[in-house]
Amino acid sequence: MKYHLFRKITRMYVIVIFVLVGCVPAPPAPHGAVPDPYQIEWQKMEYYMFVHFSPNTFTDVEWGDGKEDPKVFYPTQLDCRQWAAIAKAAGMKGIIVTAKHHDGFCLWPSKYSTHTVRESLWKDGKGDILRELSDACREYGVKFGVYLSPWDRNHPTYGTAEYNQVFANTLNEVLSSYGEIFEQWFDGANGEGPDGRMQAYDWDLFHQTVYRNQPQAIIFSDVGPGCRWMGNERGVAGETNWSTMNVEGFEPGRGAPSTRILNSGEQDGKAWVPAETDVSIRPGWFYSASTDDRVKSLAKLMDIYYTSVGRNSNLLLNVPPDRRGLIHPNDSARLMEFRRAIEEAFAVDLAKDARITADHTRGKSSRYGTKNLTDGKFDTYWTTDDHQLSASLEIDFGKMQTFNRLLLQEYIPLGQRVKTFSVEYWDGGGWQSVTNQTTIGYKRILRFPTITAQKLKVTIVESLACPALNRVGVFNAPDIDQ
Ligand code: FUL
Repeated sequence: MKYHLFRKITRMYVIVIFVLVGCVPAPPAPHGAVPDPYQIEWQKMEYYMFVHFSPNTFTDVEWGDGKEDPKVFYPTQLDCRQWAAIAKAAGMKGIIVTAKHHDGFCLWPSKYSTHTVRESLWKDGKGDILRELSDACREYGVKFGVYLSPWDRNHPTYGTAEYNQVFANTLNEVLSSYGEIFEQWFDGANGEGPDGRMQAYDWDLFHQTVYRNQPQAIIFSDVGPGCRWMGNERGVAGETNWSTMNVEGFEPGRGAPSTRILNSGEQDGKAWVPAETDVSIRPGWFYSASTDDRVKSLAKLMDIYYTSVGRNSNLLLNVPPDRRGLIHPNDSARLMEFRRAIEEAFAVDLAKDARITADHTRGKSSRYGTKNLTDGKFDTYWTTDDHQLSASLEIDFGKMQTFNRLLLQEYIPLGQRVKTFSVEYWDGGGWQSVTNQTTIGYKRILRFPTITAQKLKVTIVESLACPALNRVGVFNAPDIDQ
């Protein structure tokens, strides 16, 4: 009797579990190349600071030739805590510093070079900028990254077989001495060294050196492997921007894919190499007093935000310290305005209180429902059945609303899937077109002339696999005209 009861109850449980599991279909399979967990965390950083600082700051050139007297490097009030405090206050999530630019000068006392801060007058040759900056980044809670140029116009071994090992040793020294590095930036520029010699770089050796010391580091170059240059220094990523690209057979620098491909990535590219937009807040990468009144306007920076972060790219904004070793007030004031303007633009998300319905939802299950689009969580998403490659989302505000921005995010752990989409608004009698667009990726933000309407519709027209979106946002951003 007891045994029968036991069997009955067990059978009931098994049935209940079957019914529950049966109702919730399995998640969609990833499509094509997907980000690794470090690339996902990196993508969420979105915006961080580039710092160009070297003898060039003191000689007023963009490319030093490596013959500069190291004594020209003499910042009088250098304070890396000021850089980190400004980055933090600006809403930036990290700082990448030019540890060694093309002129070969090392911002730390490297034992593999005689052209370093040790040979300068700064702190009587006892200083170490990487030490001070990495400490400051930790103190302010921003991540620390390094730029090292393989192209070295100073090192006597450049252009010989020996140099690759010298560069690997130099890298090793940096990557083992200053704590965690979130990004290793490799400049693709590859010109002549001393005596006009050229160098064939041993990228495999360089990458191994990075990953041995910093397995989580995102390696930037024209072709990744962590993230890619997006092809220009104007801050304009492609409107179509795939995080996938074919990298096989290519190299950073002269062997890179065309800038057109770097700018837009490649649909179904074999590697996940998301775009990073590097651009300077001033006309040059290094500080020059002559550009003190040419710091980019707030309107220009906002444009750059929309053409980088708004187009599936991270933004690496260069803010070069001056000859004192401090960020100039013109730059820091602009950064604060920029932060405020971004916050204002996205302060009120009208989608949060709207009723969002979809014409297709995976297995009709609420697990994959539209509530996931506004719950603020990264790992929950709306998706459709596997065969359903197009679908519409209707956002009903319940009353007339005024808006001019639409923000969409794909759930990138499943790969980048959406190929084309359209946006329409309801004018009371019918649907009117707002825009037809191509890719979304990690984040896409559309700007359009202000609309007042009760309903907005987003249609995924073509997707490489069933679409999976984890965010929809609708905003009314103030106009910025200067
Ligand atoms: C380029 C360099 O040649 C510039 O000087 C600057 O560092 C920029 C970020 O990358 O390739």
